[in-house]
Amino acid sequence: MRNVREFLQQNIVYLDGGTGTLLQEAGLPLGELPERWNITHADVIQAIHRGYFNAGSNIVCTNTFGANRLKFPQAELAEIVKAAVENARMAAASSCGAQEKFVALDIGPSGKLLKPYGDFAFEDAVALFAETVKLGVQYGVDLIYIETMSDSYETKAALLAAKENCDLPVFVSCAYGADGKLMTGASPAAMVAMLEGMGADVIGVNCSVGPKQMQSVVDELLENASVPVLVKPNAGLPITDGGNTRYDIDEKEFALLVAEFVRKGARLVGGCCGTTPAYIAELVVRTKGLEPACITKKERTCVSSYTHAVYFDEPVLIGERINPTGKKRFKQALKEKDTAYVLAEGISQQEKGAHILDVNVGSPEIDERAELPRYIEELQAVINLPLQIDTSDPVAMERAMRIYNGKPLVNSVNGKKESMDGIFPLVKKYGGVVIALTLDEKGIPDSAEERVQIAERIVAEGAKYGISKKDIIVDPLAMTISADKNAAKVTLEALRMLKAKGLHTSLGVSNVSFGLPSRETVNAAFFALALQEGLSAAIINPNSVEMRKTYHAYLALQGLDENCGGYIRFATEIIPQYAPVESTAVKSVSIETKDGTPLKTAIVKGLSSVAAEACQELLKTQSALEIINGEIVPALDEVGKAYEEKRAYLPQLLMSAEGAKSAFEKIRLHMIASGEAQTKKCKIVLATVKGDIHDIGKNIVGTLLENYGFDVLDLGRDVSPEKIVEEVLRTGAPAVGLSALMTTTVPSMAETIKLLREKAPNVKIIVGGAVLTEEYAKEIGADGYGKDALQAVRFMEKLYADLCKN
Ligand code: THG
Repeated sequence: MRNVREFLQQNIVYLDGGTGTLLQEAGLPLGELPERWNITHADVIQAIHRGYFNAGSNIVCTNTFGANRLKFPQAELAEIVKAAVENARMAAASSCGAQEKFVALDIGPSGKLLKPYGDFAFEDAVALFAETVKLGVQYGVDLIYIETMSDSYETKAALLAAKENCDLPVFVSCAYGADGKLMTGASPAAMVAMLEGMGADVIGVNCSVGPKQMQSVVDELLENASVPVLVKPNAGLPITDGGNTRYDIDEKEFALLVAEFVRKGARLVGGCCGTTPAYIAELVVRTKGLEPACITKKERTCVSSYTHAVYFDEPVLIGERINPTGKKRFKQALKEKDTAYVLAEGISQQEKGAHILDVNVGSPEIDERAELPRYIEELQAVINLPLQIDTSDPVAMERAMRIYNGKPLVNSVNGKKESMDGIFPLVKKYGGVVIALTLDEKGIPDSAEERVQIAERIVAEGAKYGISKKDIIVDPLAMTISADKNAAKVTLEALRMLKAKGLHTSLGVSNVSFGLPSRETVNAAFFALALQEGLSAAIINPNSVEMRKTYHAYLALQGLDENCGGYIRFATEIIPQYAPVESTAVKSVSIETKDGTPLKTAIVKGLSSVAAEACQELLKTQSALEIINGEIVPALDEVGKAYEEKRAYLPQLLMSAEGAKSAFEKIRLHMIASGEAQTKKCKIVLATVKGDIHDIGKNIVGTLLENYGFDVLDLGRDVSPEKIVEEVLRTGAPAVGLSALMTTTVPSMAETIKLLREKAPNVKIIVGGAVLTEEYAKEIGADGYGKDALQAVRFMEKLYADLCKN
């Protein structure tokens, strides 16, 4: 048998379908973990795998979606993975169908939300996935298939675990929602940037929706990926008939739609929920004879955050302000671990239009190896811009790159052997775009030619590590003209030469004016000259109006600004308020905005400690109720509205909830101290239904409801209908919220509602979960459907208002 990588190069590869669906049909009882069936019902599992192989699948995934240490003790986990691999191998050996057959170790999400939104630490997630990977490798799988991931951070943890524990090919497939984004906000392009950087062999999309709803995600993956793209849609959207869930697209329609993806360039195809072997067989028929599309290297340079990719096609602004050099107040903040100060510096640069933020916390008295990763974590929790990790310490660099949620910019490598030996392996392992400073053991050359030579040496050395030229941005070093009158000229000349060689460039533009008065005057002129020479990335102070004027005018002058729209917006909004003296240094980094008080702003921006302080301050002059109704709830509403309108994503919602929580905590303490009783709105009983152990959604709903003042009784996950009824009767709660993530557990939700209707006919029931639809919610008799956590809040607010009326 050929190896998977080779096979991938030349063929359209067929994957399997919805193994979970078949397990249900085979009678997997509610609440039983499907992975146990590898041992207890090996014949059933083998028959399912065999069905797919017979249908023409080249790759079948082991029945190990939830096989991890959160769900199984170590010894049982090992047994399960062993049996699962054996089952797939036996099926391969005893089936006809495709000639080339491979077994993939299936790895699904942990079911937990990672910090800072949830409570699962990134490194714990890496360790969790690593255990399963090692077992898969031990029992001889051909490749690792990470699938149905809905959080970029958890996806990174899983891929890192795979890469660190084997040399097998790793396929990574995510579940994008109907909005084309991951639950935590990532676009397909952002995922491609990160995953390709880390060396994923295949990148794809599976589950959540059917092929019709997947179009834009597939297009975006194909447009950006330089590796083969995988597509595994559901058999359409779920519908119910008589308590059973099925999907709304038949074999033929499915196969025709997926064949269209193959024509566009998808190279690995199969199905997810609802796709039986008949779907795969039909797919094979409908795609036979199609030429596998060429996989082209996309040479676009980009970095990413947890939400989006930033491309270097047009000049990119990198904010320089998170850097202690020359800033006493910043150094003091670092020393005092005044995180809020550093975050505020980040937020203000984002608001001023920075595309990327440089993060440098190196200062004597600072333990950079601990503090750099900590600040990266803090910043990426509240700011969605890609970060440029700036340190000369490779240990601090590695720690920061490891926990970074995306593809970072790395500042920097240089022509010294020690630097290249230290940095290139990190760029290779974690992915990233690296800035290459044109200096070496002999220092910074005086001439442009010599700087370009160093750049070429660095690019050649990078190539030895497999780092492509597009992932190296050359910085020919801006030096102050106050020390050398030709300094700027040489740098500009080097820019021109580098550009001619097809290299991207960056500069610390502000360096050029060190030691001069009115530095911004010089900086802005130099910036314009550098842009003219093709500068790709400018490290500047985004708070400087002069610099932004130059940037917007340049884009307009170069025909890069349609109808001068960007320039006009900037000029009319910013320049009238322009006060040149004040603009040089931001006097204060207060995050107060035009229309928001400090508390409201802190909650909106998800700054927890700032929110607590601001609330404490307000409590001196306002009542708790005034603060809640005038500040906290409006702030949550604002973020909630942004979320509904897709201007904000789940992480922002959750960080705001954290901010509100810390404010509530202050209010609670204040009320206890002053003897005021705390009145809650009405009670709601929450539970993830029997058979389902995914509680992310329910936890989010719980947190949000609590923040809105509801009295939440959370019964946890895998809760029986009887237990839910018992708690409703005991507490007299007027409302119940039920959650189910998997199609397999939706019937259990219907059962719970039936029992509630019998025993507690007056209770109002709201349901939610990934596979539910509004229609379905109605069918099973719920009073409300929460498309997301905020809708659950709206439902409860209305219920509470009704209760108050009566
Ligand atoms: N190339 C690359 N990275 C870099 C540089 C570069 N990083 C650091 C620097 N150069 C770019 N960043 C800055 C940050 C601050 C200033 C200049 C460049 C600066 N600071 C004022 C000072 O030192 O006086 C502080 C003024 C204040 O208090 O606000 O000028 O070239 N790859």
